Amino acid sequence: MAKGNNSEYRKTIDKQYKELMKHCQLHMEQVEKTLPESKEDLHGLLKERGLTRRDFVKWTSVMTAALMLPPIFKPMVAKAAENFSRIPVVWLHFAECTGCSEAFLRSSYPNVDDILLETISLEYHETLMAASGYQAEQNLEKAVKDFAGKFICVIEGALPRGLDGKYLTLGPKGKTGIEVAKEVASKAAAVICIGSCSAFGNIPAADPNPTDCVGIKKAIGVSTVNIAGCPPNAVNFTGTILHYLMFGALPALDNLGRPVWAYGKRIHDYCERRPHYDASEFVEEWGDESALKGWCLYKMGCKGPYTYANCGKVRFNGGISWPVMSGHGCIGCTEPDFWDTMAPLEKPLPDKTYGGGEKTVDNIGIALTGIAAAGIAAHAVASGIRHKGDK
Ligand code: FSX
Ligand code: SF4
Ligand code: F3S
Repeated sequence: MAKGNNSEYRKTIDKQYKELMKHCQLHMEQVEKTLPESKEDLHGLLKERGLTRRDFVKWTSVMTAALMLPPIFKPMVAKAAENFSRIPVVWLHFAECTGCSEAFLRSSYPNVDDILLETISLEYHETLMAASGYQAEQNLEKAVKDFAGKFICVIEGALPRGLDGKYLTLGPKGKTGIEVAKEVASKAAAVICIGSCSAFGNIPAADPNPTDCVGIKKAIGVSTVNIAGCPPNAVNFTGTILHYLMFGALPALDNLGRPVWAYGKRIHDYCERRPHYDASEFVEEWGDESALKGWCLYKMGCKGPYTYANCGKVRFNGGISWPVMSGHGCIGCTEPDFWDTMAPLEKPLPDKTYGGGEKTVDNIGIALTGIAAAGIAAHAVASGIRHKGDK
């Protein structure tokens, strides 16, 4: 349908959204009947933390828009949030700094996303659970058996392949991380990688990578939803789970496994300093006059033009700020191997142009991921829940 014929185009889109809505309603009715009982009362918890009904309604509007859905979906987003604690989750840790869990759990001013994460039904999480040793191993085996095919496997951290995987062993039986990941992922409804380490290898895989660390997809050959970032934004995780609850399917992914709704545009496209970039107004030195004026940080090493993520749109810490706003610039933490490929972090990449070189920078951005889809295409409901591996 040519976009030129506006009213026809609008009608087609409206029809598609209505069909999507119908699918969503039917799916949610089914979900209500099949998922385990809710362990938490979301509204009670929100009240306890000082959040009002109005805050919740405001949050549903923001989340609906962030998920690239029209406002008619707001009640569905609210319902999915109320069911959030009913999805069983097994959360595995491999080679990483636990910064992802910490970032999600240590919020000083919790917003709805943080509270949703608190309600999540964690059947196994090494940092949070009280059990250890044999008991922990038994808990994991029990959760995988009891919720086979229904639980979401969340993975934090990369997997070392060196020494047959023995750089990372877990539990009293001394299983390698690779063995545990394969066992758990094979029984999960979906595998979500939290953070750039499990998504792409990241810091544990940085040059010279002595343990031969890689991301989960590469290590065990399953398809993963990659919530990239070091650490990632909680919104991108909660939004992906809400999408799964609403449609029974994972959202559409880019060619790096990242949800298009969250990683479909560049940092540079959402950036409030962008007019300064276009006017060739750059910070030349930390703390100089132009830094005080909030000019563009490209010359100080900002990798926003090469980095796909919604940080400038959803921000961190309840929407308070994000790296570029705080005056540092983006280091490209949602891109594969950013530690190596975005270096030097404090300088522009040597082979890229800036200030009037926008066309070049844009072309590089497009070439990096080849993303084309947006809007309704961000909801891959037809693709089914499971995304089979590399086969
Ligand atoms: Fe990696 Fe997350 Fe960076 Fe750290 O677990 S994405 S190093 S914030 O902790 O894995
Ligand atoms: Fe913003 Fe960085 Fe792009 Fe400048 S280079 S406009 S600071 S994202
Ligand atoms: Fe990471 Fe850049 Fe966002 S460093 S947190 S992708 S602004």
